[in-house]
Amino acid sequence: MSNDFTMVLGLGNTGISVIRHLQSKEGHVHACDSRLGRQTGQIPHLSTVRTDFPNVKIVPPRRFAKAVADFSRVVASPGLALDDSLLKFAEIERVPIVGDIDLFLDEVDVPVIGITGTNGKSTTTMLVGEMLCAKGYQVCGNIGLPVLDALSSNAAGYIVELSSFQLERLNRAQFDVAVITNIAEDHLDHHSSMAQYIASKKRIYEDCEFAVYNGRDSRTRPQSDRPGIAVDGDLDWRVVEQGIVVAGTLIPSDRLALRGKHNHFNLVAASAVAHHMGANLDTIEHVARTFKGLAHRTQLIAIVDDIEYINDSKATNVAAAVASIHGMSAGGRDLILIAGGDSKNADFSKLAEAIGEHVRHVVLFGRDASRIAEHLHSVEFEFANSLETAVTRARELAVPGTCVMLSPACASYDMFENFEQRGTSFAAAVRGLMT
Ligand code: UMA
Ligand code: ADP
Repeated sequence: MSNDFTMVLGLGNTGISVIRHLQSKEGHVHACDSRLGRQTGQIPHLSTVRTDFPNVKIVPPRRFAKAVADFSRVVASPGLALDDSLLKFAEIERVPIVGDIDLFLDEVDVPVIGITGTNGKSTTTMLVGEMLCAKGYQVCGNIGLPVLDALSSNAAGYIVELSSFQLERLNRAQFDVAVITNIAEDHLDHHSSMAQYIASKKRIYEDCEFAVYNGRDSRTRPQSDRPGIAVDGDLDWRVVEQGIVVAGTLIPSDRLALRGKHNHFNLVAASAVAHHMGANLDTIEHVARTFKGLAHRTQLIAIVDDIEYINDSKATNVAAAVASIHGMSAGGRDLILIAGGDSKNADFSKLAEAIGEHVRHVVLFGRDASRIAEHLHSVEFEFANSLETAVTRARELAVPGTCVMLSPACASYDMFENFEQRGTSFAAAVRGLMT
């Protein structure tokens, strides 16, 4: 075998997009997935590769070690652990390991905006997308559209949501604008330490021309004094009691469709990026007035008997749930919280603090419900054996004016396929209350 083969490792959404991309450019592609053999049925795109790309040779993991020296490079999927044994074999043989973002950056010669952060990535990315839509920009990346699939749109520029997994894999960051919304504890089951997680996130600034970061979160600050904007640090770009300040102009709260201070932060960050890329203030104000947010992120599902039901299923970590609790309890509003799931070994003390200050009653469900309960002292709580029961119980406890919010502070994988399915189940249970 000659060593001009690319090995695509992982057959999820990224892997299949890499195969599609490489097949149209070069013929020599091999593929492997660590689940082959033991969990073959769980590999999302194995059958598509077999039927649509018969030239791609599928290499079983047990043959990987022997074959690896013949590969010119390995394109690794973001979900693979850094110490994945197959990747280790590639490292030992000094075969270069790249990610899909590297391949993407090699292809594009239009502006690329990179957006990361523990929370608020998708909302900020979509907001920038709306603000730069008329300029022909395309949203892609971790938000759901693999970057290499987005290339076919021939956009005038790309707005790429980046996870820490994608950033740690990146060999050379080169974004025109790089954004970190915030950094808090998350994914510590994947990254070896908090320091490593922060270092992965900060790679986004490496070669960037303009940085947008969080003036209240020193961990998001770029290493060198790059041109940029510190949101909530710069007087012209911040969230204030009366609304948001964008390029020195106040947009009052009653003209903002998004609710919660965390979302207003996202709005200012997005405006700073869009403004830098040439969007005018009218466009920014229009988006601020009309963009109601993404599904599963502090999303209003229904108001039943004057009780509001909010789906914040995407709050898969403590910091996200804390931000939403602060946002939704503004003005001393009565709040009942539904939380729990797969804790990812998180520390729940900050969640307990926010609950202690703003929540009247907590209904806990899911695998790690009791881990959260251990931290709750000055608040009433109870356990429910399903999300549906939790909703019914919250309804019984609510009074007119109450906000019932699912903001789990945990991943969903213990009971659901993903956070979307969990949010959809919540919405169905709420609708069940109306019948
Ligand atoms: N896996 C294996 N063996 C393999 C390859 C993958 O077991 O050989 C497992 C991984 O450990 C992981 C799962 O498969 O549990 C999925 O990983 P993947 O890298 O195959 O995922 P993709 O389908 O390629 O989707 C990825 C992002 N997912 C992850 O990083 C886990 C998607 O973000 C993203 O939309 C897509 O690339 C396109 O860029 C989703 C996500 O959950 C929304 N991201 C995490 C988050 O936002 O918190 C990081
Ligand atoms: P991500 O893509 O980083 O997961 P999203 O925009 O999808 O971010 O929001 C996910 C959750 O994070 C929301 O449901 C909310 O609970 C919380 N959140 C959103 N924006 C912020 C922010 N700026 N700061 C803290 N938490 C936030």
